[in-house]
Amino acid sequence: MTVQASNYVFSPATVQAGALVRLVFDANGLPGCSRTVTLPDYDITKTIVAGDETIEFTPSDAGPIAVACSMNMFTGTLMAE
Ligand SMILES: [Cu+2]
Repeated sequence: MTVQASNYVFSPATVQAGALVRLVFDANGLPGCSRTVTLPDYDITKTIVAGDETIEFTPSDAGPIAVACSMNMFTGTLMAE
């Protein structure tokens, strides 16, 4: 996961519904409030810090998964299929 302009960019951007997903961040590459990452559909909010830079969750359904900072300034989408 990297931040480009005000977007979270995932590579790969497609994940498998029903399988554990681990998002790996780089705390040094997260400007300002983009460090606090939310997945509203999954009730996840996590502030990424050095040494604790992953978020794990299991997508329940196929479809887009919204990712945003806590103030919705940085946004991104993962696609589950
Ligand atoms: Cu923000």
